[in-house]
Amino acid sequence: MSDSEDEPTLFEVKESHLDTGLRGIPVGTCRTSFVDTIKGVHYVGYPITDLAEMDPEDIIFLLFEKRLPNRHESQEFRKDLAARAEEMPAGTLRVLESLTPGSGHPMDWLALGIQALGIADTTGDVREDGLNLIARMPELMATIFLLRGGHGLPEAGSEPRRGMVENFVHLLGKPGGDSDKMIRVLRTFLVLHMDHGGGNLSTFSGKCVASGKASLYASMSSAMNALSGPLHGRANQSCLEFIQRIGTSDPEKVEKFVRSELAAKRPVYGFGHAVLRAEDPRAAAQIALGSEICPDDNNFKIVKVLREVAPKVLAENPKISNPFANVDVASGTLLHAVGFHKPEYFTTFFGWARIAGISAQIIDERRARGGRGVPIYRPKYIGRDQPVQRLE
Ligand code: CMX
Repeated sequence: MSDSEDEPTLFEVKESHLDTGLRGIPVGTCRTSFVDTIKGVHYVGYPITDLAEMDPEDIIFLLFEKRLPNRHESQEFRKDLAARAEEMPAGTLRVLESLTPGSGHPMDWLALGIQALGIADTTGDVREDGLNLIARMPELMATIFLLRGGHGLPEAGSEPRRGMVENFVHLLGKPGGDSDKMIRVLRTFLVLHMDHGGGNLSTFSGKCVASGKASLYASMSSAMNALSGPLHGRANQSCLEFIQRIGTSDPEKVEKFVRSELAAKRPVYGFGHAVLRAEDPRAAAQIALGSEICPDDNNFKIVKVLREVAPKVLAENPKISNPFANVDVASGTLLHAVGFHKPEYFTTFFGWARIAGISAQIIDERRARGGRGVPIYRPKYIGRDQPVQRLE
């Protein structure tokens, strides 16, 4: 009997698994997080709802070190991130100044900004590069918001010692809205979105590119492009637009709207999932936060009705594996309620958060096989409908 015959069979690939976007096919291991189909994502074993109110910096430490920091480690880690942020390569973000305000999608600016940071300062050590990028994200994000909005470079000097989210809000200047609530919502948003197992499209894309020994910045820029798709990260933008189109929290009218969207073959945004088979606990966490900070917001009232009505309608279609609310059902509504009124920017917050999880996973993959790293990704595609031909 050969060694491979001793190994447990995790999965038997059948014809029906082909051309399904690798749905459910095991391809590797992940040390940062796993997704339970019912209980949702766990970071290094901790259920996400237990972490939702914690400092984003502590969760980054958790994903990198696979344990929560003690108080001293937490302070030192924040100091380290602040020092890295202060060493922002001079002039890097001027690349973004050459773009026309309002042009393209903010996710295009984010991917480009990350690539520009990499051109200025790639060390080649993925851990160093990951931490540098994480530390410099608040300034990159604020620069994108201000330049793309036609407001020029940030006028306020960067103050990374405030904390990542706090510095971002400070750099925006006077964004309009309650900055304490803005900070509260963004901190939770970042924590909830940092990681989601290894197989989601953006993480998988980032790791694929990194497996060819591309730089952390090039890998992350690719991951951001993957995240920008409307069925993936951009769904949080679409979800708020969807809720705004509903425009009423009358349950009967909401149900009618959901039915008409399905009849028109359009997605009911904020519902369904490729892996989860219950309501995403991250949706519940954000709805709980909304009940605290914006209970009277019109969009939020619609979200609460939609959360009850949509699953009943979606469940009528047996093809839909999960009729329940996903993470995007309320995230855009909360961002809007605290003053971020342009939905096209929402996916950049998702990208900002995901940089932590994807970096941590790339580092883990580079350390695999005694430091040789996971081999270059190379799944197999089976040739079809292309018999061998000869030129006449
Ligand atoms: N509205 C309308 N149709 C839906 C649906 C929804 N909310 N959820 C699933 N379906 C449809 C699918 O499009 C698919 O149709 P086809 O067979 O015609 O392709 C069918 O039901 C079966 O889909 P599934 O196996 O249940 O789910 P998938 O893994 O194919 O798709 C997802 C998952 C998220 C893309 C899908 O549920 C969807 O489009 N939801 C709306 C968009 C959205 O909210 N995206 C955010 C995802 C959040 C996250 O990834 O965390």
